[in-house]
Amino acid sequence: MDAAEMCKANLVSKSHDAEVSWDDEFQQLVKTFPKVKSWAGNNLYFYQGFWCPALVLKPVISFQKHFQALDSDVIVATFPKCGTTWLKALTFSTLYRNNFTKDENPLFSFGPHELVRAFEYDLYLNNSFPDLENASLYQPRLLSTHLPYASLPTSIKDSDCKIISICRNPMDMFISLWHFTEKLREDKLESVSLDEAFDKFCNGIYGFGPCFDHVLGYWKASQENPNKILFLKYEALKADINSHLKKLAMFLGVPFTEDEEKQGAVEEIARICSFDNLKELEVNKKGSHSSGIPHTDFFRKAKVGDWSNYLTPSMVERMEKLIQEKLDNSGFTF
Ligand code: PAP
Repeated sequence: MDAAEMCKANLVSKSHDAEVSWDDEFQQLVKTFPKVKSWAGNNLYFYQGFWCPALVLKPVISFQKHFQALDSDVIVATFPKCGTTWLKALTFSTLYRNNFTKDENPLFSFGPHELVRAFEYDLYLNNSFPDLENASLYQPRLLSTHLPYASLPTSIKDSDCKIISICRNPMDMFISLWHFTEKLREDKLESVSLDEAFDKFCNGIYGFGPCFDHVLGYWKASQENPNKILFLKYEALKADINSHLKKLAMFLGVPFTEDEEKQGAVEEIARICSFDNLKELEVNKKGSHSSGIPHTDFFRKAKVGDWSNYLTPSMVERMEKLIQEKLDNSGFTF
């Protein structure tokens, strides 16, 4: 087994190990939650209206119980496979740009997921009281989560901290998730067909699903409080990254100066954070995330509309109906 295969095997066994390590009190609590197997082979627990991966159930609850947000905190809150890696790189490079020269951006040496650590997958994974003072390379703290808005710790919602969220066409999100989980599957597990996975996806059964509640939660919150929550769309960033970077900088309270704009600072950040650049960096070609996932698995194609290469017309029809039904009267469109 090579190193990458060991990482993959680790992921499913880590999930199992997490469940085995739960104490009696936690086991009793968890017994009350509906449980299913995801198409990747790990257990999901239905908690507060979403399917929480077993690996992070306890960390999620610790995060909710203990985290105290600071007004200065910045939180990247995304649904998986909607552009988390990209948004982490963009936010890091924009927020902290005065801490390093453009040739010394820490993204050249560390993966976006190492620089913007996740509450449930990194900080609270093995520790109910992690060292949050040193959780971020620079100040203000920049951290991340996949939790839905409704499940965020109260202090995040009540403080003046800032949240940036991103959504993506659910069909591309599904295809991205499908490829990602296929890579993580242990060889000994039987492969799940695209049809079967799609059916589970339509029923909201995947980590942090259903995606519609997640997206609508952050979108509605951003409508109510636009100074606190910036809501972005993957496709819109793809279409015009420069104007979105300016918007992001403005939202973070660090707008690009005229001088910076003249010197091409916006274009430079866009270039450094681009898929083509990040994917080719040595740091992203080797090593793995603390959850056991190889860095390289976070970079695939980054195309808008890749779903058309995989979904049949009847799948598309089913998804379109579902989108219509879920977004009905919300005012939101993908
Ligand atoms: P995560 O939520 O599990 O961290 P996330 O980064 O949201 O994953 O999703 C990975 C997707 O973003 C991949 O899409 P694909 O499967 O359709 O290719 C990945 O290729 C894409 N991605 C990663 N980095 C970038 C980037 N810099 N720019 C645009 N897309 C990116």
